[in-house]
Amino acid sequence: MPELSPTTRARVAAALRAQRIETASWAYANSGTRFKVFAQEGVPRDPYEKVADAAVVHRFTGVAPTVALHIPWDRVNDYADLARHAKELGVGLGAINANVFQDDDFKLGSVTNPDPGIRRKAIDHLLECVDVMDATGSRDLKLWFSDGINYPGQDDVRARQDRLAEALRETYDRLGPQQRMLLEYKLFEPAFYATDVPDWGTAYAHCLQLGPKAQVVIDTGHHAPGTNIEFIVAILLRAGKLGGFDFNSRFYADDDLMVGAADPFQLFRIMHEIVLADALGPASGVAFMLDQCHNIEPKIPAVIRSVLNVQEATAKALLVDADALRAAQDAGDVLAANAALMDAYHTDVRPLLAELRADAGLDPDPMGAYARSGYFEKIRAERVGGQQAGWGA
Ligand code: RM4
Ligand code: MN
Repeated sequence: MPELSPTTRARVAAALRAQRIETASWAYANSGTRFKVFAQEGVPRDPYEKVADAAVVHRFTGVAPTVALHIPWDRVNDYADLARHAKELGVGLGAINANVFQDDDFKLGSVTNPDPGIRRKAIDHLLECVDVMDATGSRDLKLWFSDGINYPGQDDVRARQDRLAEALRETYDRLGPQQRMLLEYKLFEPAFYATDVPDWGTAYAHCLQLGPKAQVVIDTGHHAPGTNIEFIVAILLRAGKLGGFDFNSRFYADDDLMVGAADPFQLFRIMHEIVLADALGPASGVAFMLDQCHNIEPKIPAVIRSVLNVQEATAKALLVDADALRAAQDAGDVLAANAALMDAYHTDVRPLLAELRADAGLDPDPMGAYARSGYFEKIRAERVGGQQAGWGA
């Protein structure tokens, strides 16, 4: 890595120190494909154990201080108690993810279902999630709907949008002054012919109508192959409507693989847009979350690796020489402008990140430190009996 000037180093270090990455409770639980869930040893049996695993990721990375919950997967009797447990372990509870996609009643849709009784049930779940947020102190309600239709003519596309708007409005109006609604979109699956929130444009239109507390969330796995995701990032940042990310990697569809594994260059380009807009810090309101499932790899190290991948992409984006880039752009110097990005992308930032960790009192090598910590051996021995958590595909 080329020698950084003291000012550049200080700027990059400050930005990386301020970065926050939220992990997902379901990443620690058993998961799988439509075909098979491969159970792993030491997997949490309840939300308390999931939070404990998230705390371990934070302990070794120093930048993952919150964990998102999914309701009902993480339903507990006393959410304030779960929040206390998290705090004792040095982390907090993050976004609350609603789940209206695993109930027989939702076969034809949840909030867009033609049956008003089923729509009521779906909206009541969203409102229950806001109650949970009140108890946990969470800021964000994250909504992803599996709603859609499989066959032309199956239902009225515009009527479904009206029903969606009504449900979002009722939920939005229930939010407290500090709470937000993050609306996620997904191209297809499980609905195949027409999904009710398939793209950022649809999500944006609903959020715009709802008001400032409604923001779009970009799940990086929810696009068609070849989609320029960083363009969507730029457009939403410009509109003040980027609420956050669900980071993961995809090769084909919603693969939910580790972020930065399939296409680290794409992650760099996304983080470049974030850095350009000065949207890295918590004040920007952009939540950097992981939404991943670790089906065949050990879960906690996979989450640590994912956090490191986001950090590395961020560090590279911070190293882009913004003045040189702007000068090249203004001069119409295509090759120099492109080189300003590529020079930063090709920099090995791992030594810098290791140094910053050491400065912060962390082990410079979080993967190695976790492996040496004995935590896995401990949970493997302790977590026997009971029901392992999972989403039961
Ligand atoms: C969905 C969506 C949501 C996530 C669930 C598990 O595809 O990405 O964000 O909560 O999966
Ligand atoms: Mn997601």
